[in-house]
Amino acid sequence: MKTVYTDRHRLRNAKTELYGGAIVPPFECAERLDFITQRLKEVDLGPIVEPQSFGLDPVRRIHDADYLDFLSICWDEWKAAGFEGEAIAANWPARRMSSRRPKHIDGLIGYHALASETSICPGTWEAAQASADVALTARKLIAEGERAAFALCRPPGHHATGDMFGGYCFLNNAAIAAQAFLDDGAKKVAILDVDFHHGNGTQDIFYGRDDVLFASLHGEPETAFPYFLGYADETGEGAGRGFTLNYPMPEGTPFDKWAEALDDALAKIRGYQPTALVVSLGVDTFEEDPISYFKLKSDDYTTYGRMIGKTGLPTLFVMEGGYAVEQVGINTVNVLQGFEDAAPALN
Ligand code: SP5
Ligand code: ZN
Repeated sequence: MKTVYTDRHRLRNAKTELYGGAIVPPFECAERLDFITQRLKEVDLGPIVEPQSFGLDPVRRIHDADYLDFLSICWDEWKAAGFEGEAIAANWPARRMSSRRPKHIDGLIGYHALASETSICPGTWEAAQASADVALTARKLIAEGERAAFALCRPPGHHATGDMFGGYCFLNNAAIAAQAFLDDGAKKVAILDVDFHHGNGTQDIFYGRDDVLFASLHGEPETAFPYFLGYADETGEGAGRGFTLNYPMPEGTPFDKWAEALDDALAKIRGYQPTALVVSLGVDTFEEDPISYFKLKSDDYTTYGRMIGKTGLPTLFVMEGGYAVEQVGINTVNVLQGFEDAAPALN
């Protein structure tokens, strides 16, 4: 399987994350991808290729113009406002307040933020665009006949909504790629989100639509970020009713329980008969992940890669989270190797 990757992810090199009231070095760091590319080379999974540039048109299919404008000016305005730290939201349009869009960057950033842990630093906008290009390039490989491709995206995307960043995400790479499949003639696309965290952004983007089936396995919202979405009774609205599937699971969930949920999700995805499957691939389900609470072991990633491979669907893997930095490479590549075991490349 080919991997699409660019060093441009390093343009985002944030120094700060707000975590438990302390400012810490971000869990979502460039080193994560160094371990993944190193592992891809060790096992010789396939060629690693550079992305091409698709510009903002495919991004605008998912994200609002004023949100993209905010991302493009955020750092410069933050600096111009005289703030000393990285740009971080501290004010929100909370319940019973106005939802009008402020002008000052300190208000504007809260308008477009869904959480405050994620800082915006110089280069964030450029890295986010490069990450979307990685997903779009890998998608194009599949459109051109590859059975599967790996979009090694950073920053990740699944928490980003049409108009909000957070959870380390700015542009929703998986959603942008799914929409590109549809714009390229596909009638139906399924998105399977196996990151530990609920893919609130992806769910929100497609909640009212029946041309994208969204299925997510994640820590239950009562106890896990993003806290305010991902309950089992969220199943879609209007035309989208029945096309969102949530599998929230409690602290300590071991692989056998998690795999039962995956089996159910995969059966529903097969029944949907999509043209392509997009997998939001986060490996923060790992037992040693520092911010998550599922109990998957490294071999389990191979097992579930095989389960996904058996669907026989053209599959685009899009990198999301995973913060046990040294094992992120092994666990991620185990999924891809398991997939290839069950579904050898066509060419
Ligand atoms: C893409 C992705 O995986 N984003 C995750 C964003 C999580 N941000 C909030 C983390 C808060 C973790 N609190 C857990 C306490 C565990 N002791
Ligand atoms: Zn995650």
